[in-house]
Amino acid sequence: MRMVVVLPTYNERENVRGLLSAVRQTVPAADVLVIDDNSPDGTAALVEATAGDLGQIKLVVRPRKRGLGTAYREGFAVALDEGYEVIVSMDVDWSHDPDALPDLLGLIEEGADVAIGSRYVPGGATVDWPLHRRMLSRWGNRYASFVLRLGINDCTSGYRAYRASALRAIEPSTTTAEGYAFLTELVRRHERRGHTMAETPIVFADRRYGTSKMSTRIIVESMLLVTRWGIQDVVTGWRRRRRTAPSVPSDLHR
Ligand SMILES: Nc1nc2c(ncn2[C@@H]2O[C@H](COP(=O)(O)OP(=O)(O)O)[C@@H](O)[C@H]2O)c(=O)[nH]1
Ligand SMILES: [Mg+2]
Repeated sequence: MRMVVVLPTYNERENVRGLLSAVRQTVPAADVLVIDDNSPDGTAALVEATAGDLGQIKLVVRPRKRGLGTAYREGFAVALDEGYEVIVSMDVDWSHDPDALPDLLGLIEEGADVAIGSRYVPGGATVDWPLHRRMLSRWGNRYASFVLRLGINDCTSGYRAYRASALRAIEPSTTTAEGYAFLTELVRRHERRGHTMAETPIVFADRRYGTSKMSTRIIVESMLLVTRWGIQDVVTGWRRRRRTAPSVPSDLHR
């Protein structure tokens, strides 16, 4: 299967070279697509140099920082356009262990439309993150899967593999979230389409070098969007039930 690993980068100078090599070593057949937001630390130049050494690496540089969700949106559009059959997403800061790539790809080979590296299934874990970050992620996920009735334990994990046909069907380019809510938005769309999603445990480590780009604005965006989608689901379900409710037999009116 023709596959591509999509990697969003913003100031990942210390991480990017090593991660690109590790990905190449683990899945030599996979091409790589890096979406960099003109990182001030010169990440893009390093990617270009590494591409010269390793080959099969393509770089898209956008003019300014626009958020993880929009970077994936752009990367997926390019990947779908280029006709890849499997599209992988992962972070560049070593939080996502490249050694787990074969597990994700194995699930796709076994028939899953989407394979999710999950911190919240048996065997999965988050190590090193401070307590407040772990709680935010854990409860944020509980909230999202409860409100949106998603049968997925880790809706905000960015470590995934998608069958391209399934990803194309949910039209990622029409999603709206700027930050990691984008990931929940995709799970919700796949679920509605009845796509097969499978989770495999991952141990999520804190980034090796550099600083997190997570911001309060992005957390608030995620909570507001999940709440809004939840309300939309309730209203839609209510309208549908009203439309399809059996009409009252006329003799009951008398
Ligand atoms: N292109 C791009 N990549 C981003 C942006 N924000 C985060 N990333 C990348 O997305 C991945 C996860 O971001 P990170 O800051 O580690 O988020 P955290 O793991 O939730 O703290 C890393 O590879 C980042 O370089 C952004 O605005 N644009
Ligand atoms: Mg990170």
